[in-house]
Amino acid sequence: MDRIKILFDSQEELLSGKNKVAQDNGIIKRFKHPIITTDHVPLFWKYDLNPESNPLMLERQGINATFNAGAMLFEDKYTLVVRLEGNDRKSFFAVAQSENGIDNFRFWDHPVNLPQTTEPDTNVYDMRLTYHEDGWIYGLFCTERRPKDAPGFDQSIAEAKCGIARTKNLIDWQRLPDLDSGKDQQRNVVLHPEFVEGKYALYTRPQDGFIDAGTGGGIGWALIDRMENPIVRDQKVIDPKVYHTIKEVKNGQGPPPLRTNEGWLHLAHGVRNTAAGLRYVLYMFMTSLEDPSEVIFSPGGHLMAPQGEERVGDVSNVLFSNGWIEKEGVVYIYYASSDTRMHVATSTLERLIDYCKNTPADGLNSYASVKSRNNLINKNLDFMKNAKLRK
Ligand code: M1P
Repeated sequence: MDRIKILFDSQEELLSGKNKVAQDNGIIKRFKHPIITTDHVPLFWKYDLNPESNPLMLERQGINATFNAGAMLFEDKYTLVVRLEGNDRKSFFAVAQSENGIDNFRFWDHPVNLPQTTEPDTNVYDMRLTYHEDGWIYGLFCTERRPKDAPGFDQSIAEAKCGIARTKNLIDWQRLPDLDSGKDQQRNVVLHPEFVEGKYALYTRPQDGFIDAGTGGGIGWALIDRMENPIVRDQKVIDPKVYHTIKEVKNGQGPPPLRTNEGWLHLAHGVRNTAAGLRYVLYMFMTSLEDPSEVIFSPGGHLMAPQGEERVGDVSNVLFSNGWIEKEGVVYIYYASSDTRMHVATSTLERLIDYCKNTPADGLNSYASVKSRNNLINKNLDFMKNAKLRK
């Protein structure tokens, strides 16, 4: 019983610990402590706590990672649907909630019991939660399966599609058919929260292969008639991948966009290649209120890149976000580092709009970057002279 008490006490200390701001660049405040790690997972999901059947108190079913969480305010609590990965490499979803959005996240007693389609999922992950104006909460996620005709010699061949489920209470989920987008594989599909032209609107990320986006091009946009029979008939790329930028290899919409008076705020991830492997960063753009498929502001470069301990994990050098929450103008950005743990950063609608409107767009070459930086420097030199900040 001593070991059980130690386990429970030390977990309680972690769960009730306070978070604090560690960094503030005016755009976002990054918090010091990860908000959800494998140590936050209930002990009764991992251990058989009965000393008779587990006299040595061994962990029976380990959890390898807690990351890529969808987010929403639910019953006024900051609510995440976290991707957990067991030691067996299977991902699943579980709800965790906090009163203040920055610490004390606690999991509900059971993971999400996700119904299957006629073709069982091998692996499910990265749920985007959309509270749609039709009254349902939709969870769009990646479902991965092995194609029936995959050759036995290559056990890594897989196919990614967008799975769809909906709920009113985050407990009982109704599974809908997977998104049919023809021959494309799909990851990072996100449901827009409002009807557009009377239809459901999706941000897509068509890809030729399981890992490579290939000719997929970037973040796509598609209107579909019904969620019960979700068929993409037409898809256009609205935010392309671009040579020598932070989204050269691929990109993907993060959470559903946030409505503001000046347009929709988008958070996305951009991927480039390096000698050390792929590097995932978070970036933003804004689309028009009248036409959410029209990009109106596209600040150059990343909003957030992996830093310090965030840089290391199961898949190192990755920041990924598929959940954010806005409450009374404050924005809580939930992001995962290196496919391992969850963090939070905060901002405000005002600051994020200012960031999107006033950060220079990527000039696409070094000469343009220097020109743009010189504009800032010269403006500041004038200001500093007038304000007598420098002699
Ligand atoms: O490993 C980094 C991320 O890779 C994938 O994202 P994308 O399809 O954009 O490359 C996903 O598997 C994601 O879960 C993962 O975090």
